[in-house]
Amino acid sequence: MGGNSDQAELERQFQQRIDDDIKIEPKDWMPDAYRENLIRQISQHAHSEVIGMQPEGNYITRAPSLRRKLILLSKVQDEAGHGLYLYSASETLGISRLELIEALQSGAAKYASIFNYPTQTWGDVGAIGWLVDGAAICNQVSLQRTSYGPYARGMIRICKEESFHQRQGYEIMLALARGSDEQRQMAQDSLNRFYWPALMMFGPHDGESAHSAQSMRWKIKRETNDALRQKFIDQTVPQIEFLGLDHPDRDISWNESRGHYDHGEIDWHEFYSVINGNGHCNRQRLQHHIRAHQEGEWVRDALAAYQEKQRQRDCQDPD
Ligand code: BYC
Repeated sequence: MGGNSDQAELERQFQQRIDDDIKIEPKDWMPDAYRENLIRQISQHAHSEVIGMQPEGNYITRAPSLRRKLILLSKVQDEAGHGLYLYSASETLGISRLELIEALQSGAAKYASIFNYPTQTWGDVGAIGWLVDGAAICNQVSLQRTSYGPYARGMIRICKEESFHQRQGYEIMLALARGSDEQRQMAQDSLNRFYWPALMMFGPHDGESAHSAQSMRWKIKRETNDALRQKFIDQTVPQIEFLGLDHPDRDISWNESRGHYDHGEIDWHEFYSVINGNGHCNRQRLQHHIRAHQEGEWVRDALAAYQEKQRQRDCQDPD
């Protein structure tokens, strides 16, 4: 009885801290479900950054100039860094890197649906930077205010780098849109193929979202999936106009009374099919990750052997 009321009091105090906008830090008491939900979201976010290197990495050897190659290389390296910050933030919650990687490779943990679409042309690299990083920023700006301290602080740095990524993508699209007829067509095709999958990055409608209500109460999420998606739709319309391209959504229209654009419906069948493992590249992405991880085994072994040697030396010589 006493145990139950102690637990209820801890939960009340915890919610009070959240309501007062005080960050939760790794050593603070937290409900198990808060910890699990955070591990799920942060680690899936980390997996997305790491798997997200593959579609663009595919174009490093095929970038159209040395300048483009250098920029793309450094963008892809940034994504690896984002993955590392986020894995570290997950580890502060008491889970190991190995467990996280196993969950990704077994399919138990998800990563962003968008990275299961192939990059077919250089225009796709532009569309990913512009739309995919653009959608990611929309979400991540709000996550800078998330209730868990290490996640919020990681997001601040990530957002700075993502806004640079978004601009490099838009600049590629601008160059193509102002180029030859073929280049213009390439930009339009990439926009057509990546627009709808970018909208899917925000997740299911609020009414269908399993985690949103609780995550909003705990301020893990600060805005709902639909609210963020609408923000992204609104900001993208003038960007498409400036490029002089056709909007892929035939139903897009300004709604004066709502102060937002009305839009067409996402193909949810496609979304669920992709997140359940049946997109174009799901198998390829995971196989590639597993192969790269296996190839890196000697580095992990060498590190463990070195640490063991250091430990033995410290035991022999405590001073
Ligand atoms: N793809 O209850 P819901 C980047 C899953 S990468 C796959 O609404 P939640 C970048 C969801 O996980 C940016 N799965 O979930 C990198 C859940 O399944 P589980 C990645 C999705 O968590 C390289 C189920 O559907 N950003 O920046 O409340 C190059 C029900 O959904 C997706 C983040 O990860 C999806 N699109 O809301 C370029 C941001 N949507 O876990 C760029 C952090 C939903 O129960 N994450 N699902 O098996 C979030 O903000 C939230 O987790 C989401 C989903 C908005 C994504």
